[in-house]
Amino acid sequence: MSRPVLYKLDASPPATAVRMLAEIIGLELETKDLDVFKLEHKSPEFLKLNPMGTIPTLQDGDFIISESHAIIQYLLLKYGTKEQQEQLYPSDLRTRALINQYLFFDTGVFYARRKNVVAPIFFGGAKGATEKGLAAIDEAFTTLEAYLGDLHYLVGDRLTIADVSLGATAASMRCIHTLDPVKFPRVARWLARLEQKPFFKLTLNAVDILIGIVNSKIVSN
Ligand SMILES: N[C@@H](CCC(=O)N[C@@H](CS)C(=O)NCC(=O)O)C(=O)O
Repeated sequence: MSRPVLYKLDASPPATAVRMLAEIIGLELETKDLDVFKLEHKSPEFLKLNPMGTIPTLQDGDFIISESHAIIQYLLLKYGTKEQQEQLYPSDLRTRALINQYLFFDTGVFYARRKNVVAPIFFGGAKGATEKGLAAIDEAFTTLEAYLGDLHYLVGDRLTIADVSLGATAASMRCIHTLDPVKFPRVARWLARLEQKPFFKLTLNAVDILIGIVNSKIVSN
């Protein structure tokens, strides 16, 4: 059976979240890199797969799906063991509802605010983040700080797909935003905990690449 194909970019936090999930469940993905600076993600061929032209996008046989959170759930529920599914996306109604709450927060607020700041630097000639953009990111971190409370992970003492996705977004903020550990001690501790996990190396690598791209764009824009 052929492996699922992930269209990705090494610097992409949502694509990295998918790759981390695959690593956690021991699933081998075939990957295809897109050059966003050549607008390969907006080519007619790619738009046939994903009309939004976003990364990541997954092709599993004749099934195509985009949006990292949907991809993560699909891969876990199709390829994960029952134990992995129960640990990473528990079937308990309230736990699953809370995980979904965090995933929607990531899509609609947390990652969206990061993209609002980074996309103009990548593609719009901006020379850096705006004060307004950084304030919006700080506000999202304030929400995350409250969500975490005194928990080790977002929904308790065990890692779930919420930590995988939001961890990738949170770490990726480093390319334009410095997290203040005094203002956000719970987020800082949670990120430090995630950084101990072998799978999180993928995110740390993505962040290094992202920092390199953002810095060179800031100079050349
Ligand atoms: N909510 C989406 C966000 C995907 C996204 O915006 N990816 C970026 C790369 S990190 C992208 O494709 N940007 C190009 C564009 O939006 O045109 C997800 O979680 O997959």
